[in-house]
Amino acid sequence: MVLKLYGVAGWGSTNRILVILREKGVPYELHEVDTKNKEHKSAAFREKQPFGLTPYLDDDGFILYESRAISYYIAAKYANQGTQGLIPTDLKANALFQQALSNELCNFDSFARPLILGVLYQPQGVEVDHQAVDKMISALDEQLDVYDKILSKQRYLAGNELTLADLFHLTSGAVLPICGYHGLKTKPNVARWWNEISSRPSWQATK
Ligand SMILES: N[C@@H](CCC(=O)N[C@@H](CS)C(=O)NCC(=O)O)C(=O)O
Repeated sequence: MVLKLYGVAGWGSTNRILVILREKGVPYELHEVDTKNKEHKSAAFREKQPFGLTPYLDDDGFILYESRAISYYIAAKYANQGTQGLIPTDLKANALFQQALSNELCNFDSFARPLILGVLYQPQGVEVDHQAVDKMISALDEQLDVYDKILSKQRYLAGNELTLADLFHLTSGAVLPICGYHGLKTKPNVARWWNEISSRPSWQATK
């Protein structure tokens, strides 16, 4: 049974999974959720994704939501095909991978996301709060200074091998320039890392 992904092509959380499907060369069907008509807020949708957000995965009746968990499931299920090593198995390498996953979620995305929401997803008629945006940019920039130090010592976030943790940055990272943040291109080690991961064919085909 081919994997069925219920999401919206072009939206960050769906794109995060599409990158991993492409890295692993896994066939899938993308079922576009009719968000314009609030399908994702319906009771039937919430049976699958109780928070009423896209996406979710249906693997022959096995339902999973949260894009990072779905990506992990796909990379683990298809460990032997496509890009290798996205989930390190050695005890210490895996611990460093878990650390990098937490970095992405707690030290990157929880700073990037409010900025993206504040600039790109303002409700109609609500002005962008430029002072708040400047503060968010400067808070994110401090986080990426730390990334620059980490990446001065190793090629990727979990060590010298590419993992899911690196690829999880792509969706939010790609829209930061539109929000007025350019640190992914200006900090030398971050830029080297960002240029490498964002030029991967999986992302070029997804973005
Ligand atoms: N943490 C969730 C976030 C899901 C999420 O925020 N989805 C957004 C699209 S990227 C959505 O469905 N937004 C519609 C809404 O808020 O009504 C995940 O990674 O899957």
